[in-house]
Amino acid sequence: MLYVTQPSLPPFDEFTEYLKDIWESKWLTNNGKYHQQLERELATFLNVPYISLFSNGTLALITALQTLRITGEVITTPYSFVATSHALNWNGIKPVFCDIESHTFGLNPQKIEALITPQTTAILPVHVYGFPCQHDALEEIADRYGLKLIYDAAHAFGVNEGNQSILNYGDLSILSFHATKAFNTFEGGAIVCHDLKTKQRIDYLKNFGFADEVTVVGPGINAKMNEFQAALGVLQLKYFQQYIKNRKTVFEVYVDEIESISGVELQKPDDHIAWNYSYAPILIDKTRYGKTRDELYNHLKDKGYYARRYFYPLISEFSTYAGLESSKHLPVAKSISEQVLCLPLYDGLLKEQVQEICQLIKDFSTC
Ligand code: T4K
Repeated sequence: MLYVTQPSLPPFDEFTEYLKDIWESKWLTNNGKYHQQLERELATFLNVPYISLFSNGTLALITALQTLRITGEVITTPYSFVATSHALNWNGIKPVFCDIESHTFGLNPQKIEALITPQTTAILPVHVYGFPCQHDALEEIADRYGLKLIYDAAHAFGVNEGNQSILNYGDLSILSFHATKAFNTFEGGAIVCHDLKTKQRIDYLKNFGFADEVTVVGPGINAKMNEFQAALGVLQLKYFQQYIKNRKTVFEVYVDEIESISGVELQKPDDHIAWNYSYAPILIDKTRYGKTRDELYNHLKDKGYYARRYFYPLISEFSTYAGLESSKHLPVAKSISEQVLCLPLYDGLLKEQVQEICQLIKDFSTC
């Protein structure tokens, strides 16, 4: 089986040097030297003012909401991985689902205002596939209504718009460094923020709330990244540009091959975005293609290619959220979630394999 992704990993021998060092130092976690080094190097590499590392992206998001003391209702997207809404749920916050745009797959700013109530405290958009949301419009609404803006940027490591990292938009952004992401530390995550005081609060909260040995500033959690994850991150960073270059090469084969298939459209961000090539989503128009998305998904799986329907079902369709009033009418998100299929894309995928996947897609249309 060939999967939708495969983790990028550096040469094993290079990682063993780090392992040996950690072993000998006997410093395994709690703000160790690799943790500190990775925070410094990531802030520089990503061009962001402050970054705090986490054991995974979900805990980063849960803690981001705690950091800004978000309560009540938060307007968010149904078109994401379920962790986005679960992080609200774990904080006792009600998600209010807003429909998305068909171009960016992000929240549709024009549909947000109708959902704002006196209980609304924040907006939680997602840069799906690393495609930037309509951040200017979102910020304008957040400012006008006095709402916080927290981006789930789990997919957006290294994505820039002009000279600007998209992680600098909003009050906070969270990242995921899960094995399936463009940059991985096995599991991992981070919060990006704008000032030192906020970073300090985040760092207290991810370490049980401890400000020092005898002071607990709030009900913190244990969400720290350990030294093994951080050391891998330091090493991964040296190879990241090469990983992205390789992913781009693979993606361009898809661009060439899919162009000629009627009813199949490969999705990518606008040309001015320096993207991380983290996903290869296609949309299937069943009338023109002649088969449904699910028929194609099953066909590829039968042939040994395990593409994934990110994101189907919508979060709003899972039983935890289906009863919410805002889950009822999300036509654009619904339509896209029924058309989308993310094709295999990773550093190391061969041109011939991509061509074979595309040939299967072409042939299936007419059979
Ligand atoms: N917000 C958003 C928008 C997210 O997409 C995510 C995570 C989060 C928040 C939360 O961040 P984390 O707490 O995870 O840091 C995967 C990932 O587990 C998940 O991290 C990710 N989003 C989501 C979009 O995809 P699954 O259930 O599809 O993963 P899984 O295990 O089926 O992996 C997909 C394929 O990757 C496998 O078929 C094979 C390959 N694979 C996977 C792993 C774990 C490997 O080759 N090696 C591996 O180690 O959720």
